[in-house]
Amino acid sequence: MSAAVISLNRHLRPDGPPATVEYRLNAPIRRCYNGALHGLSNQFLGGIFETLAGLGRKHMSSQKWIACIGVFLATGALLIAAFGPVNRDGDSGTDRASSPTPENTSPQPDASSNRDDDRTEAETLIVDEPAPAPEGMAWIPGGTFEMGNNDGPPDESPRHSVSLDGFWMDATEVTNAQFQQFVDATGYVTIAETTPKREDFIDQLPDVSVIPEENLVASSICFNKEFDREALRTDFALWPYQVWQAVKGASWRHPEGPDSSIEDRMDHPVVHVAWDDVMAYCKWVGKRLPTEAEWEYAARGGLIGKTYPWGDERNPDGKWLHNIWQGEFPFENKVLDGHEITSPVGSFSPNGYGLHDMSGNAWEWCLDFYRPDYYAKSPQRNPFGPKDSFDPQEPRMAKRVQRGGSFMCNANYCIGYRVAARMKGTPDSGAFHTGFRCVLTTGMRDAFDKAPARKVADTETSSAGS
Ligand SMILES: [Ca+2]
Ligand SMILES: [Ca+2]
Repeated sequence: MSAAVISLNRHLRPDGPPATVEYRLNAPIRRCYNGALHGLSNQFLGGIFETLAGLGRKHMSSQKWIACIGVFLATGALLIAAFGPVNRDGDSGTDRASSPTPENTSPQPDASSNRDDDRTEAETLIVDEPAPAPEGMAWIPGGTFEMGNNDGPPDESPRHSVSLDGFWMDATEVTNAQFQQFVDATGYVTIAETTPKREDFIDQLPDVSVIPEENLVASSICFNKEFDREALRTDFALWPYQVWQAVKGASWRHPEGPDSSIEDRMDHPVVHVAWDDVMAYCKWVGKRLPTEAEWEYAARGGLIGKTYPWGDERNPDGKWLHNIWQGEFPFENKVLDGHEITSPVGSFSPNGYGLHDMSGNAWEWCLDFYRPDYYAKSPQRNPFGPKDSFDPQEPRMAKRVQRGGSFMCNANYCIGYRVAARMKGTPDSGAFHTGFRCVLTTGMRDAFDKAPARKVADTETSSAGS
């Protein structure tokens, strides 16, 4: 883990308030609005200091300038993490030279250890369901589909043919109730609940001694609904960073901070879970994260070449079929879909495979490393993701894929709720709108039956029967 928290100015405004807010510097970094991240990434290692120096010298003291650099980097990470791949200027840097995968993450799980039924090209695809689906899962029949989208952001292309063996997938995002069972059984503590150490940030800051001790606290990313509307500046590319903040004490148990609770949200998707956290859950429950190909294939629900899990029209007959943001972000969420934050899983109709919330509600982690150029190299059969990560927008950080958009996705800024839309985040970063769901392949079924979670279930069953 190498989460970074640093206390810096809340705003980029030269006359902004004093340092009060903590940001995880390595929260998921995403391609963002009009290539904002592209610009950020280009500057990240090279020109950013120069750029900010110009801004800073005009308006502020050296101390404030240093703080401003930090907040620029940090908030850039956060905001881009929250908004989908809307790279309207069409340059993702896909062709840029690669760099070695940073070492701040686990290696890509081996396909053979995660897909016991890894099958050769010569074998027939598994189409028919070989056994009854485990509770809460839906069978996704194997088949061939066109993955990606040639008309969207560059990392969604080229559209390419992918064949997958059938698998089971959780019909909903993993809920707070399910994650609670895992935590109760194992005592697992999520990254958001863990106090970061100064040395966690060595890869990200030239001098970790600048991090105030009081800011090395457990925290996670939330939307700041109380952002200063009068002071909000929208005349620079990264303006939305002003409405995000890391909140001390925010975690899956307290989605909006210490004063919030999941007591009445046990059927909502668990959020504030990092990739490393959800991998631990998967191991316990005997499943795994979907590959990006499995996720997109499942999200399409058997439809061909459609934008959403139900078709091409976002609001057929004026209805909202997913939990996203309506209205102009960040000023007004009209909540026309009935949900301002997460919604109970399954609140909206399932797609053709019986899967709910494959668009909206919470972002969902996938197994794969992120590379914008992977689609040009992907194997045709059961692709398991690239062997390493490269995000030209933040080359020093390994990223894992996220899919599906969230309740924060909106038409004026984020279109992450499309089935082809790609997102990515560092494996140690959670947020209040990021969750996951699991899959199970036919080859994993024996291991699933012996997984630790089954022992808990057996104990509960025998207790109930005695
Ligand atoms: Ca909503
Ligand atoms: Ca979702």
